[in-house]
Amino acid sequence: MSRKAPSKDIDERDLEVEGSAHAAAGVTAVAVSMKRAIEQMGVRRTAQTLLKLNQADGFDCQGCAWPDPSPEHRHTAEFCENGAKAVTEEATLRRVGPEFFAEHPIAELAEKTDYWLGQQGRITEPMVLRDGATHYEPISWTGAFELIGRHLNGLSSPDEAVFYTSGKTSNEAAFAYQLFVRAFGTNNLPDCSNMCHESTSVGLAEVIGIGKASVSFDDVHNAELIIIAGQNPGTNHPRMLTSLEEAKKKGAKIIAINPLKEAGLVRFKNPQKPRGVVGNGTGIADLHLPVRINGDLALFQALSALLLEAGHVDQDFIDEYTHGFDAWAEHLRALDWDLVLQSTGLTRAEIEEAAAMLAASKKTVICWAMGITQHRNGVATVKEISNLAFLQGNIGKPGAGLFPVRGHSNVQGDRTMGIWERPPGHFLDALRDEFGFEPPRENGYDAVAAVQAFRDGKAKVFFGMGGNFVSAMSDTNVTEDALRKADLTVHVSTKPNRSHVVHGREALILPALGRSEKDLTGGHPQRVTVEDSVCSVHASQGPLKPASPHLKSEVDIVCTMALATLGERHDLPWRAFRDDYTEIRRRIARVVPGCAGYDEKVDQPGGFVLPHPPRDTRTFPTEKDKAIFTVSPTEVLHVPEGRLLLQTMRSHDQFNTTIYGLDDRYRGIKNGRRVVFLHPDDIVGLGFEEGQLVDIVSEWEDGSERRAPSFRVVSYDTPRGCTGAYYPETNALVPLDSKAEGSNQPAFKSVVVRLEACGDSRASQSAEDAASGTVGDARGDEQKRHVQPHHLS
Ligand SMILES: Nc1nc2c(c(=O)[nH]1)N[C@H]1C(S)=C(S)[C@@H](COP(=O)(O)OP(=O)(O)OC[C@H]3O[C@@H](n4cnc5c(=O)[nH]c(N)nc54)[C@H](O)[C@@H]3O)O[C@H]1N2
Ligand SMILES: Nc1nc2c(c(=O)[nH]1)N[C@H]1C(S)=C(S)[C@@H](COP(=O)(O)OP(=O)(O)OC[C@H]3O[C@@H](n4cnc5c(=O)[nH]c(N)nc54)[C@H](O)[C@@H]3O)O[C@H]1N2
Ligand code: SF4
Ligand SMILES: [Mo]
Repeated sequence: MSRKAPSKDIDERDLEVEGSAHAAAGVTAVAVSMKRAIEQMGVRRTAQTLLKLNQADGFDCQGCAWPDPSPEHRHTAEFCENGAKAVTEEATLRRVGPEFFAEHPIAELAEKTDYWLGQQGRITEPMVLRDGATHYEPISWTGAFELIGRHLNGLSSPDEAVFYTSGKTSNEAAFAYQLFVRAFGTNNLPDCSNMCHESTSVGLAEVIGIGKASVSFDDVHNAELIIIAGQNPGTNHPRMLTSLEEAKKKGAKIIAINPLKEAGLVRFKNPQKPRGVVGNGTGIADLHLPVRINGDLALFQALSALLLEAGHVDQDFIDEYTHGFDAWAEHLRALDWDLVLQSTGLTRAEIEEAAAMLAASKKTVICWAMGITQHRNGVATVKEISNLAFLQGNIGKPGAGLFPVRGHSNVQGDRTMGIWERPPGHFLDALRDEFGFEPPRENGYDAVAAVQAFRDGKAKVFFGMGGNFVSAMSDTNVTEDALRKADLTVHVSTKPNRSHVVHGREALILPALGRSEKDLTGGHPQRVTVEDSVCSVHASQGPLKPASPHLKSEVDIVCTMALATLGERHDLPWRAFRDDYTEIRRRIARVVPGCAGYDEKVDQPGGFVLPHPPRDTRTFPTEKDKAIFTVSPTEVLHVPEGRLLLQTMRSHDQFNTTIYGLDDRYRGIKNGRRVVFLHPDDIVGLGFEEGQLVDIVSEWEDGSERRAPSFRVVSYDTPRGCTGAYYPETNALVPLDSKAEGSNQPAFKSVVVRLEACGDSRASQSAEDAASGTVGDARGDEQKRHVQPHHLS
């Protein structure tokens, strides 16, 4: 067992590139996850933990928000390779105590990657960074809460504080947290959803009246056709492959829309079945459309245009349940096919083949994730996907529907509980009626606006409930400089990350219990609840002894902070909440729509499903009380000569900014992360060579440039003109102002870039700077900027 953390950081000179794998999962997946688990947890703890993962009497996986089968259909091992990695990351026996922080000054930690920081282990005690200090030092919980209360109460307005949430926070903690923030007096509740499915939430709310998936878990298994657009389930939602395999067994067809031929979409070996382990696996996608990055809007318009032309429409559904059909149909009848072919990079025959599969299906589910939402036109594309579903009546009937697949395990639940910078009036009314105070009515800052507020001196205190805000956000240098201006930064965390070392004048790290751990807050076992991608809510209770006796649950942290800040102001039941989370669930039942009888319902094994009017009764609570067809202009994202469109994505060995390891097995990358994937003809066409070191330089509309230094060129099966690299190394390239229209979500997947060989005059300067941890941007050397550290060869 290796309880010792790696002392060495990433050395990109060790990078190896192999041919990419053809099938996902299978025996290698099992072996990889078990090896890591046993290394970091030992055999007994591994067994104890993994057997409780995703079981009705166990805990919810900390990984993604993929739903679980109903309790009677669960396996003993109801998890995937990446679920096991997520658990290992939390249940590791490695520890980061006060001696770690005494040994390593902030200046040194700021040179480390998120990989190195996270691999050090679980934080065991609250830590403080005093004004002007070089090291974090221990602080008592009481001292920490006093410090927070003092800062918050010293602000000239509650709107000078920002309260971020990542998507692992339980429903109980989220409900108490938003109550505290609103009682304190602000709606500044940005969350990771602002960077993730915000385009979905905004688009769907407009056209169907609710920003969530309209499918149940079983709908996936009963569909005749499943479209998977802009999603890499083999890595990011691995158990989805099991569902797809089951659907295929029943005769479903699958279309993958993705610039890359992702391993999980092409072939999948089910590790739970001998056939999966020994054979060639199931061919998942019947048709793969290698769309150009950002070509989806045009593609979905073209598919609808073809169906419309051939009369494959559900006229009864359109007549009875929709609004705006005629204007939309007219727009599509005049569709400019030259634009479609340019934008998608596909042939008309390929698009016709997909349209024929849609025509042949009476029940279609359309799934999507970040490949759709993280673009300037993300909201428009989500609405165009919805148009296609409406056209064939594929919503509100078994085996059909819209399926945005969520990221973090409880990101959807957090929003349901009120973590939202733009809360609807009825939610605030319910809070007022239940708790007897008037919540603020003005919208708060989302993630982008929060960075702007710190940059412009309008915000002073940053509180992060989980997550790693500075690494996850766009425009790393701008974001880091902005957060450094804060008076106080506080992070409720399980493991060290970059947001701890890019700090305000004073900073706190508050160590929280993880989901795999026993929560004995109030002196008795507590459980929490979560919601998955299909609106199913269920309980979660961890089996393990906490990583340290000093950890507090997120609920405890929120309630104690509320007492330290608000005192008895508003007379809110913080002590009762903390003593028994049932009290919180009783209030959720009275405030949150669809949650009546909450505590009793989550008692049932497997929990309950929240109401969803379009799914349940084809009722659409929109402005028109119907499903709304919307018209969006067909557009081609213009990429100047010699430039490429960059998408930033996840490797197989990371969970967002948490880097589990350095292999992206399915894409053939080992021991490194600074790679940039290019079509072989683009490599030649742009005058580069495979394996060459290049800087990636992004070019933004206002003439500004941003640089991420020294990436290896790797030839890859990606459309011409489209390139890809991993996040968060590339976040410095995404301008803060580059975001989706309507949702303000950073456009992480359409970045216009050029590559510069390291050794070009400017590039060599930047490489030297990079080696010393700083890089000058194109506006001049007076602006030395920090970059995520790495090694150069
Ligand atoms: N193991 C693991 N699991 C995770 C995560 C993780 O980091 N690791 N993160 C979690 C979170 S928070 C989220 S949001 C989800 C993310 O899940 P995904 O959305 O699958 O994540 P990405 O790696 O960003 O992959 C996006 C996919 O979209 C494709 N793509 C890029 N641009 C375009 C485009 O313009 N059009 C189309 N059609 N496709 C495009 C990429 O090739 C890639 O296959 O996963 C969750 N689960
Ligand atoms: N370029 C680019 N940027 C992106 C994306 C992209 O595709 N490309 N994707 C975006 C997306 S979809 C998302 S969701 C965001 C993710 O943004 P975040 O949610 O902010 O980031 P994570 O990396 O998931 O957060 C990891 C940290 O959470 C803490 N943590 C882990 N478990 C717990 C827990 O149980 N409790 C508490 N309190 N803390 C815990 C650990 O300290 C860990 O360091 O990034 C976004 N950024
Ligand atoms: S599919 Fe997602 S939720 Fe399920 S075990 Fe894997 S990582 Fe966890
Ligand atoms: Mo996400």
